[in-house]
Amino acid sequence: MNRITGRSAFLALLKDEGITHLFGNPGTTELPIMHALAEHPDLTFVLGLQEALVVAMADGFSRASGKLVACNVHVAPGLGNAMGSLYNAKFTGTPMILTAGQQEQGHGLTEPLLYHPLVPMAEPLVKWAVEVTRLEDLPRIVRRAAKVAMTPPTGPVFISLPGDILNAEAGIDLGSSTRVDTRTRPADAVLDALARRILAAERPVIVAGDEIVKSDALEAAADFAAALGAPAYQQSAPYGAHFLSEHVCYMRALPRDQRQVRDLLSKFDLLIVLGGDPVRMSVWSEVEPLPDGLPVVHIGLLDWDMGKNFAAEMAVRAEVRETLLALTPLLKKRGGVPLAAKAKAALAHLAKSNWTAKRAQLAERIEGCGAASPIDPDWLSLQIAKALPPDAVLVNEGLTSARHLTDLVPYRDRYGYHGLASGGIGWGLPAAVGAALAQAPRPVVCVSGDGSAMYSIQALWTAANAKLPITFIIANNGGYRIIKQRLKAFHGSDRYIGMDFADPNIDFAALARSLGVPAERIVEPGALPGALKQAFAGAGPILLDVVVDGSV
Ligand SMILES: Cc1ncc(C[n+]2csc(CCOP(=O)(O)OP(=O)(O)O)c2C)c(N)n1
Ligand SMILES: [Mg+2]
Repeated sequence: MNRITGRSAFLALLKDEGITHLFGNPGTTELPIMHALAEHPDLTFVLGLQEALVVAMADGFSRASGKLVACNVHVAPGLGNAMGSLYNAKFTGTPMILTAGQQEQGHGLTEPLLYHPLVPMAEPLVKWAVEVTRLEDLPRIVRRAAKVAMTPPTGPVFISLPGDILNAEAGIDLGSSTRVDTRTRPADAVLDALARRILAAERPVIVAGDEIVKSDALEAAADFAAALGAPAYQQSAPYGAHFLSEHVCYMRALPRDQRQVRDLLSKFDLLIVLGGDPVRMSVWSEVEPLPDGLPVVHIGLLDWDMGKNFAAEMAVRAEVRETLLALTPLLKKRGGVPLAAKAKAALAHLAKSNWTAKRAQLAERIEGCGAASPIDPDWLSLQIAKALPPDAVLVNEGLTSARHLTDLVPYRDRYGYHGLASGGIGWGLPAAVGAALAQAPRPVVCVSGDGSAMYSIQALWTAANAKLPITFIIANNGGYRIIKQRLKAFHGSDRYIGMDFADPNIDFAALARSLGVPAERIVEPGALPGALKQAFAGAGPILLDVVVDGSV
């Protein structure tokens, strides 16, 4: 058997598991890996200038490709820096192998600088956390980590890599990869029961969740909705392209306001959840988002979400796409002519108030705000929607300024849209870097709030270094507008202490240039359409610092 070092075996194992990019930020404990990279030129190292960015870049790569990703951070402080991004990755079930170098076994016991046990740090946010204690175990651990990360519920895993393991050499068998095929459909009897239950409803409503993206079910979900003539709403955490926006059945994302959701859903007599948590909320309310007694049918692989907060009359653990491919023909067969006629009438009705109809009304209303100065943020969204290249991947952490962005830009493909999911900001800029690497040569447009951008502005350097086709658009309102809005709404106070950063003003264009990204500040509305057009036509990264209205 060929002898191999732990460090080289580790990289060889990652590559064999499908990894093409290693996102990282190195320190002394990662030197073995950095050393071995020279022997693996087919693995691209992507340098992030802080660990929170490293993990967010990897997260963006996976979200824009569905692939397993790998990232490496620097011992305890680096893992600590990465925790917010790891939380985001956990939230979206991103299949990720996160590793960190660790002090040599035994040396750690003497408590050197940078040392802290890593497994207990990572453990709360990952599916599996482990430290390698023998070189012979490395293949088994990496293989298992990849399998665990990729098996639904997908999610991050963590491996601690002590220096002595990485630098040891042995004759070890690298083994081979395992993937669990979860393209399951329900048993015939369950499909039959599903069809009967759904056909018994007079007014069913669909809530489309993230498993539609994960299982590649956009077309299948659209066909299912059309067969029923049922409106489809996106789950209340609308962070992906969870339904085809321009499909006649698509309405919009459910709001994250308990009372509004309750009112909206009270018109229906059956809630059909397609993979996801339909009504994940943000702030507390005394109102429950689901109307009392609304029956729920939930289909998906993530049984944790089923009946999690509201009982499901039917909870079926099966893949969304496979289930719908079997269920829709069954519904059509059982429903026959009456169902087809009912669906036809319902679709005609939906067309009057669906996403497409609302988009036209909204665009017309926002068009009228074009003269406003400072630039109206809704108008900024409209201009982006108008100028966006059709194949662009949109990454959205625009918060209040982007409130209408996905009411104006349609979801057209499963990897074309990625929004902030968990609420942990600072994800957008680095995620755009990862998305651009994953989807090359598709152009990426990243819309970010100014506050959010300042959590991870160093991502611009990586975009410049890798010459990525990203247009960063900073909605610059000089503060944390959403926090101000909430202080006013929930506390009745307009004393916004600690929510402005207009003094001194942050010069995003200068900041971008200093990190190697050409940039322009846009103040006048008249300059915006041309600047967007030019930016979207360009090849490299560019940043537009757009001064927008931040009034509360
Ligand atoms: C990691 C993290 N820190 C702090 C917050 C709290 N927070 C939520 S939104 C926000 C302000 C965002 O400001 P900006 O990106 O400028 O968007 P705006 O509200 O101005 O539209 C803050 C500080 C958070 N959600 N996540
Ligand atoms: Mg702001």
